[in-house]
Amino acid sequence: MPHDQAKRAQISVCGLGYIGLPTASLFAARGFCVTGVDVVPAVVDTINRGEIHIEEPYLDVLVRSVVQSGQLKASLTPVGADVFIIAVPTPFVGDHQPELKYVEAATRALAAVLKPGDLVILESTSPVGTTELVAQWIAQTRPDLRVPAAGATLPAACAERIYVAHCPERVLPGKILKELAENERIIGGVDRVSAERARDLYAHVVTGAIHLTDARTAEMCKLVENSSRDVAIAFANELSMLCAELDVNVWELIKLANCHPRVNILQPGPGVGGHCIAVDPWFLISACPEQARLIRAAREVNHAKPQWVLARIREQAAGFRNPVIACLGLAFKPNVDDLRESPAVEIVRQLAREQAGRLLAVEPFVAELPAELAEAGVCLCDFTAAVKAADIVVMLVDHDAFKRAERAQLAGKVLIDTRGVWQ
Ligand code: SAJ
Repeated sequence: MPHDQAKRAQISVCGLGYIGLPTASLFAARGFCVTGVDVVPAVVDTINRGEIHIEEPYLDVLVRSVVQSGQLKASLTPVGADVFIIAVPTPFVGDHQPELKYVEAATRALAAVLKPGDLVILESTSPVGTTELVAQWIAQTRPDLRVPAAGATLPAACAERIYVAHCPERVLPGKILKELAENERIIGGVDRVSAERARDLYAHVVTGAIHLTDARTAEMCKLVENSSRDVAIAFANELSMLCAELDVNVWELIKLANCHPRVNILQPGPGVGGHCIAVDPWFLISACPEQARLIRAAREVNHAKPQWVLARIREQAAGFRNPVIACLGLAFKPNVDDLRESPAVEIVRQLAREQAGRLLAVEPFVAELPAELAEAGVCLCDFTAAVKAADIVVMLVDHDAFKRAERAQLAGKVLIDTRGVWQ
């Protein structure tokens, strides 16, 4: 697509969450006309006011600018476009089975406004085979269009055809805008020409290399990236539990082992949080339960880690009649304000449920506690007040602010450090 022609291309982004809104804004900032579609009226209204409903550095400034310039609009219903990007949630349900109903609903909704020559891109992290399903759902909804299918050749020049590809997002929460622009991208087409069309589009906004493959490989690549990190973190978490049994300092151990030129062990923590690493491995495990044994074991180790931390806290709390427990950090990882799927929140919630003591939570990134913690009697405190009052101080999230805190304040306290800040 020539540069000017691409900029006149209309893009519709379905799903205005943590991936869809930054993606829509980035394309809009590069001169494309973008309509963001979301089923939640409050989200649409917020964005149309130039405001945002999620937390991500610099996103507020970008959205305000592209809404004010008219490059980005939000809508409750799909409108015609040349390119459709699907960025809706793909959670799991029940016994870790992937839930594709949001992808299917978005696909069938946009299919109604598709015209020949349009490009449909699935960005949501998805089980292997989902992009082919997207093509099938479009074919069912719009029998008048020629839709590519895996293994079948559909000429690029065919006038009635559309294009379908997968381009998984790979951005790190907290650095989304930078990584959206700079990360390398994997694009898998249901057929080759679909991948090429998607590459030509992303080349306008991505400076990293763009690699083309088929849709199934692209889907699996994303799942494997996050599973690989989950397995690596599980190894570190398992070491922390072994070390507690063997009376070895796990942080020193890992530092020394990492002096080896081919060893790179990650850091243990209170568990693995966020929406991605704790979810995506299940898409592989549920598809191949017999084969994905290591991936499942890693997931189980990481899933169980908060319970191990809770057992350490209970052991120490048993030494006090009315223990005061300061819990440092609630976010799912350091230096972000995102409390979603956070092992730190899980630990504090469970302590409150058990009435383990007086609970003081310190989280410099939030102004108020999640309702469930506040209602359970947890108090939000600043670092100094919490540590001063505490018998037991639990380091749950290694925010930089905690690392800088004066160590003398901790004298005489029982310390439980899940992140290696005080080692
Ligand atoms: N964690 C540890 N020890 C470590 C590293 C991380 O316990 O040594 C924990 C963190 O505290 C956090 C969890 O793992 O609870 C996940 O954090 P993360 O920084 O590893 O990853 P996310 O969930 O923020 O983002 C991941 C990224 N994937 C990879 O690095 C392979 C990102 O690139 C993906 O785009 C994102 O998932 C996604 O959306 O899938």
